[in-house]
Amino acid sequence: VARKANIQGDVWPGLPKRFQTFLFFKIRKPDEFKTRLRSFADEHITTAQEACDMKNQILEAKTQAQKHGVPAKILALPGVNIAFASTGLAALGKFTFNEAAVKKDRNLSKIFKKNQLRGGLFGKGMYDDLVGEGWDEPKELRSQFKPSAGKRLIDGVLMVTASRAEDLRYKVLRVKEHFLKEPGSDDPDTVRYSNDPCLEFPFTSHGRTRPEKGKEHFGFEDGISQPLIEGLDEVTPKGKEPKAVKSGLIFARHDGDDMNQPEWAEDGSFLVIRDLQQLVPEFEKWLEDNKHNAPFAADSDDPKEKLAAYLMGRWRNGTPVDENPHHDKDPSLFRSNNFDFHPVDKHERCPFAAHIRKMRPRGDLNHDHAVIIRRGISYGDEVTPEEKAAQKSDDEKERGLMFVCYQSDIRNGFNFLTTRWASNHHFPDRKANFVGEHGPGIDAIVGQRLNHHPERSIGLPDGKHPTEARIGLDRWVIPRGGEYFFTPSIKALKEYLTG
Ligand code: N7H
Repeated sequence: VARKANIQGDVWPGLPKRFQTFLFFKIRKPDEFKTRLRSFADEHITTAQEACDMKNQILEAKTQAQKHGVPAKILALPGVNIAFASTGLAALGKFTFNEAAVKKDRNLSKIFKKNQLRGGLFGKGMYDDLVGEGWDEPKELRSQFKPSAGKRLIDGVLMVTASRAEDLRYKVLRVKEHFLKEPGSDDPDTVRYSNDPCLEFPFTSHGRTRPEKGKEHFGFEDGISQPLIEGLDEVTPKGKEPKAVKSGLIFARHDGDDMNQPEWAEDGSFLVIRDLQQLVPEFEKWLEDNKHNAPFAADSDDPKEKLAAYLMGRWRNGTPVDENPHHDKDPSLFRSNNFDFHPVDKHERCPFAAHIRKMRPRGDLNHDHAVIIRRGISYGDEVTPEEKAAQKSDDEKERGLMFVCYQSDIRNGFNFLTTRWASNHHFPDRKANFVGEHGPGIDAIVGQRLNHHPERSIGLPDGKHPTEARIGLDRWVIPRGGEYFFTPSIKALKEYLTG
């Protein structure tokens, strides 16, 4: 099968999305579900090829509109993808929980059954992994992401995306009907739902892009930097942009994936979904309160914005701090990726622990070994004038990021980035001489703390190399839980998994 016709489109090149519904499901009747899934794959799943075609049409519409000086009418078709948690694969008879394998994790080909998907963290699920290790706080997690009586509640997720809310609603209905309707009730106008369906949807989440287009809730431009994938992305990186990575960092059984996955997993990818609540008024208040405490920020034309830029590694409009630590007024830099943090023994421009430097260290490492593709979407309400005035989030108003990412190995992707880099004061390492005993500091956006860890803080440049300034941080991103999934290829959906 041609790769692009076999890969699900959200993994690569990404489904165009202004709106997204996450239909978390539980399998009730595996055999019937398999039958329905087989036809679903053909009728509904959006492949990489289809997503590429949609993206090209959007580009073409934009070009034409620009040429004729009219606003572009861009309407991407809805997209649909599906992924399974290990409990879902188990319900289909394709996964066996194996304590020994889970404890030791990965590559235990002798312990894993033939055809069993490798990856201990996938087997465990996010709750056992991150609560088990002390990172996530059970009382902060949403109930659907917590096991009930020892049982995980989510077997898989159907993700539906669209440009318009009404298209999304229509598509979500069709997707649900496919699995819930009575046999033979095929006309959408008179559809009858089964009393004993093969699937149930215990929980649904909704994402939508913000009115301020391209910006996430803290006000930063998002969706700028993604790894280029060898053999798929045709763009040639310019200047100091990161080189393309082996497709095996994202896809199972591609060159660069050493997980030794079974044949059926080829062209699939592990998916992480994580609900990250954002405390926006609190973030703004902290910036306001601390803008005069950080060297360089204090002297800048806009101390608050400079401090925000230091935490992220990009100004809110996307300008990389490494390319311009002084201001964000040069439009040619707004979405630039042309930087590599050199000279890497200093952090005079971009703090070592800035979010984007922690998450993609570029020149700080001499190879890319932990790389993810991000496909998240914001959720929740805009900040109200009352919340702004009170500088505090209302308990009833929640907002955040449905963080979504893909990788060929969760331990080496999402988990590694979160626990070994974001939450580790000493990464990037070998910078100790320059930033004192506390190391570069924690990732202000997604760094988490175990009980024995130092308080949250970040090292900032202060112009008196090799000393540093240090500033204590609050916590503005609350992990509310999530799950680990596998997004299979189209072929696996039609053959192995439904066989
Ligand atoms: Fe981050 N943000 O919107 O403020 N992230 N992130 N992230 N992040 C990035 O380059 C953000 C989170 C990565 O290649 C940007 O597209 C927020 C997790 C990676 O240069 C912005 C949250 C993980 C990159 C944000 C959040 C990552 C990246 C810059 C949580 C991984 C690319 C825009 C609420 C475990 C780095 C861009 C590169 C960039 C934000 C979470 C990873 C603005 C708000 C959990 C790999």
